[in-house]
Amino acid sequence: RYLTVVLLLVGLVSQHSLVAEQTGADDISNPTRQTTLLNSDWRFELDGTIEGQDPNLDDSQWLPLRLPHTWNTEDSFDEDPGYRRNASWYRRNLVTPENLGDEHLYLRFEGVNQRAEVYVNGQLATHHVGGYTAFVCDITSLLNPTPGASNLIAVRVDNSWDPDVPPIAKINFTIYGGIYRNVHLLRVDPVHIAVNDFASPGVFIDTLLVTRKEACVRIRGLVENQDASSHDCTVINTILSPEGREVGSARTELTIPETGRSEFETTVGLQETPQLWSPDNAVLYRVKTEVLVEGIVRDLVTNDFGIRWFHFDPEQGFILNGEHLYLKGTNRHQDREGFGNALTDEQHREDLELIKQMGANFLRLGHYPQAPAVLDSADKLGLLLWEEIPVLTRISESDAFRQNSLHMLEEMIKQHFNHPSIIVWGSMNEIFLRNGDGTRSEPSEAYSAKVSKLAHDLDARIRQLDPGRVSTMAFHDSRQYDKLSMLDIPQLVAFNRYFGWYGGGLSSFGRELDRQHQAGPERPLFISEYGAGSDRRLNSIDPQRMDFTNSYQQAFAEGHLRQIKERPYLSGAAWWNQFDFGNPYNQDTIPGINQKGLMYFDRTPKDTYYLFQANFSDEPVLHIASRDWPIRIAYPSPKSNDSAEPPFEHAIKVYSNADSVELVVNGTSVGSRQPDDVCAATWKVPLQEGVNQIAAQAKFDEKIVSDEMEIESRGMPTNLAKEGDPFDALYVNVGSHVEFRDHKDHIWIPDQSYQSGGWGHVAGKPRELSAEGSRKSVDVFNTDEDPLYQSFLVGINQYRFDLPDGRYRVTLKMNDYENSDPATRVFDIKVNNEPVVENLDLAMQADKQTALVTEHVVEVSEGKGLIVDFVPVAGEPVLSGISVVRET
Ligand code: GCB
Repeated sequence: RYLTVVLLLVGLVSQHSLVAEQTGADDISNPTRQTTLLNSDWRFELDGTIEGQDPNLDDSQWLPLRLPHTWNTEDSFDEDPGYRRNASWYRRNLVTPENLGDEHLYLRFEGVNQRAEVYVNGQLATHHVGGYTAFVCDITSLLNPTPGASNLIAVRVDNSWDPDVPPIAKINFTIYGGIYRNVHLLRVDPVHIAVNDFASPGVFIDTLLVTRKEACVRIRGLVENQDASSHDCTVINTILSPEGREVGSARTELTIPETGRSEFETTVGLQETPQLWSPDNAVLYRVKTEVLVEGIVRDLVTNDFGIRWFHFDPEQGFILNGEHLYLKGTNRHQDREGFGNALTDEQHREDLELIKQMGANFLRLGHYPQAPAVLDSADKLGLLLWEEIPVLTRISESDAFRQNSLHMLEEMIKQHFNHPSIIVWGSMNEIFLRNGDGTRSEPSEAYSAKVSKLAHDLDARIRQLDPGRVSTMAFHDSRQYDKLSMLDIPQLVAFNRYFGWYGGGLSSFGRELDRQHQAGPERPLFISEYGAGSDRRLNSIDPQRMDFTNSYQQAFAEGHLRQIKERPYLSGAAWWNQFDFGNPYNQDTIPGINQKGLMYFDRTPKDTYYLFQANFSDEPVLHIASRDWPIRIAYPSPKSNDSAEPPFEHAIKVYSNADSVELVVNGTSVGSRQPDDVCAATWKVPLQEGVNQIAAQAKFDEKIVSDEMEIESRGMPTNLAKEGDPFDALYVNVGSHVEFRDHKDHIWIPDQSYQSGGWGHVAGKPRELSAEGSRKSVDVFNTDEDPLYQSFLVGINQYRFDLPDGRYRVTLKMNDYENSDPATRVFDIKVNNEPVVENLDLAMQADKQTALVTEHVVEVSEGKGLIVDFVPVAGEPVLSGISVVRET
């Protein structure tokens, strides 16, 4: 038999469309089963309405591509509302191997979002719903049996919204369509470990007993016989230590009926003191499972596992291997700038490494099962995982929705059962955020009862499928949970909390946790989400809730870390989210992106990443937390009407886990500080106008660690006309308290009302305050300066600059996203009494959500300064930004 297989391999390599792209070590030692990556040589057609499965259809004009692939990398972020949720086709040829004999070929899809129909030579091989779990189909009988024959694999993929397929919430994240994970071809003997038992590995390993001294490993599995006659077979399970030593084995005899399956179960006592798996010591054991018939190996698979035990305690938190371990956590969505959800295994691994390097030991895979590469990396890096199914925000009341949810749950648990990294299975997230119809109205009793019933059923299924792990749900602040006693359903109660962001004050976070702890002292608690968004272009010396400044994200994160640390009963907390991620529903300062990441969508770290690293990691961390605020504006004291004179005072913050940090500004030490309880140290330091060299230094044992950056300080002109105060330019973010840095590094400074000798607006008030402060989360078209346009002054009469004489260019930036009715807001603009724009009707001229820019060059003379008048014709004038630049 081995000889035959070697020949087979040679045969395979000569077939072009079936060249093994990736052959793991397992395959070399495992001639009975071959796994070939089928990512190359696909062709793609966007139009899903055609009969793409038809072998006679000419696909020579289709787009050639390599998987992973999604068709939504761009459209979810462009200015057209929505993104393509529809069907498309993928096709590929597959050559019938030589000497296939009685072996079987299976296709394995790691993830297709979100409905897939797989055809082979025009015949339906399988269909699958759910975009986040793997599926497998046997294609042997549909192939042309002639060796060397070409077979057509066609896959229709559909990501359109389907009320029966979770997730049905449209508001949380982008549902990118495509075959966005790997595809494999499996070739197996007719007698093999089952490959299509919920696309699981077919072998399930857990530990029935673990102490520091001994471990008892349970190995269960399913063997499939696709022969027409029954077989007596022997299953040999061998446990290999992390070093590859044999440390236990068991033989099981099985009779498998023709075209049937048989289960086996065995327990093996480990013949060594167990090496326990933990975040600090992520050691993996391996089970080698061989299936023999008449002494000949017919299948061989290996599965890694880890030996550890854990529980959650309502008072003491999380206990791993008998020791308390605080869960330092974060969340991850799987998409990335420029790639959508179609990441390579390497990119998945990079993400997990970034999380590990931050010092986290816990990761919630919010909100769906993730790629095998993610799970494997977590096992190897030592990251504890929460994995969940995408039942979030609301449910459908249909039976199909319920069945699909239960099916996905079973797929997830069976597929990922052997990963030691997983400790909790999640079944629902904020399920009462919306009603069944997507609105926020009060849910009917019938709907609530359905939700509660599904919650019970999912939770029961978790406990039944995997009693060795813990069930959980992420709750939010809805009264429904208490009303329906839903907090009593899961074994771990987790909350998503956004105090100080969507509402409430920062300190409500801890108070509310304490209240929950008292209300249910028997429930272990976890924070599954807390987070605030930021934008590298926005900063403020007076940061406020939902202003998307880095300064606020930092303050929010520091405030939460502090409150979390003060509560030892809490098992841990996970920041939402490690990475900015795609969500067309978020129209914040970067449209289509949820900006709560500790890293940008392209994985550049924000300053806040280092706050977490300093708090979480045992490695030396020292970071000047101003990478996203490299240009500082020097504000004079509010009472002074004079220009601020250099040197200006600025707050410079360092995140470090050192005992003491020294800050050096332009070569001079400004002193050493002890970082506070959340590893932040702040100095008020004088900066010279222009570029300043900032350095921080700390000693870790005997090792000196340093960080350096340049910070530019710019004076803010106040008394513009003052002699000897040369005026160059001024950019104002009208109606806002926030500094906005544009592409050219101009800082659009916060607005102020006019004072004689200086500058500012006359009359007008910021647009009505909403949950987001004076700005509103809205996509402003024709610009990427969205935050500048999102806040504006309403009812402005004048903008004045008491400039010295000279020639200036005045730029006005406007839009009126709130008003689309023509003729209700019309105004004229005059610059130094000259009409420059007449009857400006923003609703008419620029469509309400479109940025409108006007520019005017003006000669200022006779010391009269610059006055821009906004003269109402109908309604109240508005203004978002104004700049005045001296013309040379
Ligand atoms: C939540 C949701 C998550 C959102 C997040 C947010 O509670 O579970 O899907 O992305 O809030 O950023 O609002």
